[in-house]
Amino acid sequence: MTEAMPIKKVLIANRGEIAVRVMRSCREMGLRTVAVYSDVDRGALHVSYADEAYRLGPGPATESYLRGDLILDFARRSGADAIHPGYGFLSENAAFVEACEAAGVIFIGPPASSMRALGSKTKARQAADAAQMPRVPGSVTGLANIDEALRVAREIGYPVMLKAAAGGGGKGMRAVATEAELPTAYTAAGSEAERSFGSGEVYLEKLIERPRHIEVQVMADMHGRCLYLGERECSVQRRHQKVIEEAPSAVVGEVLRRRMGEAAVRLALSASYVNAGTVEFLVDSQENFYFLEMNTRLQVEHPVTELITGLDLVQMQLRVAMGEPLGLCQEDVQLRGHAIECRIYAEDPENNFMPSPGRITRLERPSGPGVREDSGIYEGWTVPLDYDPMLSKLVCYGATRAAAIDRMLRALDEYVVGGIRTNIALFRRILLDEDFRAARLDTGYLERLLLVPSIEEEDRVPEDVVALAAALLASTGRRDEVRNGMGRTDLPESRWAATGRREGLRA
Ligand code: MV4
Repeated sequence: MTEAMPIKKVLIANRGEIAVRVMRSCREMGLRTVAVYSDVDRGALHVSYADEAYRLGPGPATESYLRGDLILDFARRSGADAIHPGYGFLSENAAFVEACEAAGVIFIGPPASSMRALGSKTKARQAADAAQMPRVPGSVTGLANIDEALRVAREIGYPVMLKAAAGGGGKGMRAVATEAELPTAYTAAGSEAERSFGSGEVYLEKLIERPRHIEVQVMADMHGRCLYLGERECSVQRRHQKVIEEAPSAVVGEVLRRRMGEAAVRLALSASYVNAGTVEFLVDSQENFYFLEMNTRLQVEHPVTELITGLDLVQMQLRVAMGEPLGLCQEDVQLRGHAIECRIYAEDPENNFMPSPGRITRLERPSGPGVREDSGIYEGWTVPLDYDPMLSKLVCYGATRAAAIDRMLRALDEYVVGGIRTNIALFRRILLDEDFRAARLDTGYLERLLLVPSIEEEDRVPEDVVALAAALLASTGRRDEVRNGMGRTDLPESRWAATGRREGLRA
């Protein structure tokens, strides 16, 4: 490398799989890496992967990964010239971006001003109008009182949706079917918003029925160029938590892709956006798309975009943050093949998705052609209960959607995580589901699938029956034959045998 690089050392203000993911690109680019960690993460993978590491404090995020002051202090002391925030934690905190700017440390993300312009949903809707971006009909400012709410709702027509301007993840959100329900819902949404976000500002949108959730990845440099990098289909989610993402979306053709992509780019440019961002849309059954919000960070599901574009988004983020112009133009962005991501969680789908942290006693990772596993775990690691229990992201690539699905089923069969419960079996169920395979998806898809008892649930023997059988067999000296193996992934059973059974299901 001959040219001077303004970034030589990067502090990664995050943990787990995303911290490791960011460090991998840093290492390929010859950049030094600095990790930070909480007490429960002392033995975490991101700590051993980094060139150096600093302790932040106790486990709770408010005492560790959210301590922007400590993190900036470690950046100065270690000589890091830049901070990568990953996702979550400080990644969308405009005040932290300003603190970085004041301290002369490069924040690898958008400027604070863009973050603020897009952070409030009402402000983002005004930005969408300025960028001539289609958005859901409704108000673009907070509602002053119930009379205004009633007037706007009558204008756009029921059903409507009340949303918190500061909201996210469905909090402060209320679907309202008729005028009679609006007053109660208005009060409830306002106080929930006030409690959750410290701002009671709510606004109204027309309710879009059975929408798909599709988002467009953008990347903007400091020289006024912004590219769209295709879309991701994110409709398979539960309680506003994404479960499976894929790229491209099976319902987005070339024309719709260009219209959504160009609209996303107009929005980013109008907000003077720089670095990686994601524009979220609802898409209805008639292929109308509506702007929802913009996420001003690198997202969990970025790998599916990387696999179909052949680009390294983290490397692009780092280059953009150094002031380099994007080295390609829109025509150079070619989508090829299909990618699917499964978010592997330490949780029990058979027990209301209860988090299942604990020690990983056995780990066999999937690999082979077209398989990528972005992971923050290793055999012997204890998954802490202080954070989101995502263990890894399993991402598979194939020439077609069907090939990517088959490859994912194969990779899931290879995946063995012992000692804790995981949601691996749930993915098998989704990937074998007829509607999923036909890409008949909307944001209600998974919740509908979960209403139907799984084969495992139907076969489950009640606990008291198991106890009775155990007692009986114990008295005859045949204890080994009792097994209530439901949802256990740590049983010494051959996965090849399991594959054979699944073949039967698939045929
Ligand atoms: C909507 C909607 C239908 N109509 N807005 C949920 C979280 C938030 N970020 C936006 N959300 C929705 N907004 C209108 N006008 C349906 C949802 C929605 C949803 C959106 C994306 C992904 C999953 C979802 C699950 C349920 C509801």
